[in-house]
Amino acid sequence: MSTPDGSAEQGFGELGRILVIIPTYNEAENIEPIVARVRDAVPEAHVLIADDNSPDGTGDLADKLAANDDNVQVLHRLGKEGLGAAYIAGFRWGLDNGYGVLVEHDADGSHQPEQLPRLLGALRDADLVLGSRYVKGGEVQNWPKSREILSRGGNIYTRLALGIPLQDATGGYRAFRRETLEGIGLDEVASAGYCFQVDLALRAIKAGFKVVEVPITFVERERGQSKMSQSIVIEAMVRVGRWGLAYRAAQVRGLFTGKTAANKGG
Ligand SMILES: Nc1nc2c(ncn2[C@@H]2O[C@H](COP(=O)(O)OP(=O)(O)OP(=O)(O)O)[C@@H](O)[C@H]2O)c(=O)[nH]1
Ligand SMILES: [Mg+2]
Repeated sequence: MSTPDGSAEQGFGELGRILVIIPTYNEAENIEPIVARVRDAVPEAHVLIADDNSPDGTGDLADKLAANDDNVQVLHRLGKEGLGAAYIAGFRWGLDNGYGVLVEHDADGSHQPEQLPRLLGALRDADLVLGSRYVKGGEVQNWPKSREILSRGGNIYTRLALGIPLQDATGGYRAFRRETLEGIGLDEVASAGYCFQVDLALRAIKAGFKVVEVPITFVERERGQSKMSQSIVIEAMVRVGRWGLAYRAAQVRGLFTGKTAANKGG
């Protein structure tokens, strides 16, 4: 019998092989515990660490983990290119290697591996599952008020600008079916920071995939340094604003042609 989060039902075999992609930049203090927790939480899942040549030696630690566990692999990249680029490289690697599910998972302890069964359980009946801080049951721990206002405000702005029904479009704990990634045009995804997440969710919705949100507990990182920057926030606001204008323009055109923006097929 399955529990509401799907965790008691051992095995997600029907979804295909699972790859948890963990992008890292200077996460030496975090990488070992997070990989151990992922492997414990869902033993059948494989892990791909996508490291951007971290100066603190995260890549070497990752190699050691991979040497001791056949289900852990490392993708060494040449230098820091941003979270989005690391994920795209990880997705490509996973698709090329035949995985059926590709998961986004931060290294810094903000995402709880113990909640991964909940995401995977929901993926049985969806094409993309978003771990959500802002649906019922979701929460954020240890954030300063200013950070929460930025995140909540960013999500309200995104919802209004794009007209999409998501409570948490900027979060980064997600599970994709491979068909979803194959169907959204990964080659055209250019965004680096938060709007990378918005970009993927918007593409999935526009392409007609079923996107659902499940509650997660997001915990502020305890160790290591944040890579969030002002330029990432500004990039997100400008891009989402631009997508929103395009979306609204399509709606207005639809008034004259009888097609709605969402009804792209005509
Ligand atoms: N490979 C790679 N990983 C990155 C890069 N930037 C961030 N990451 C990783 O992406 C994950 C999320 O980055 P964070 O620095 O936690 O960014 P955030 O979650 O938006 O911000 P905070 O939680 O406030 O620190 C972490 O595992 C980082 O190590 C990058 O340029 N390349
Ligand atoms: Mg973080």
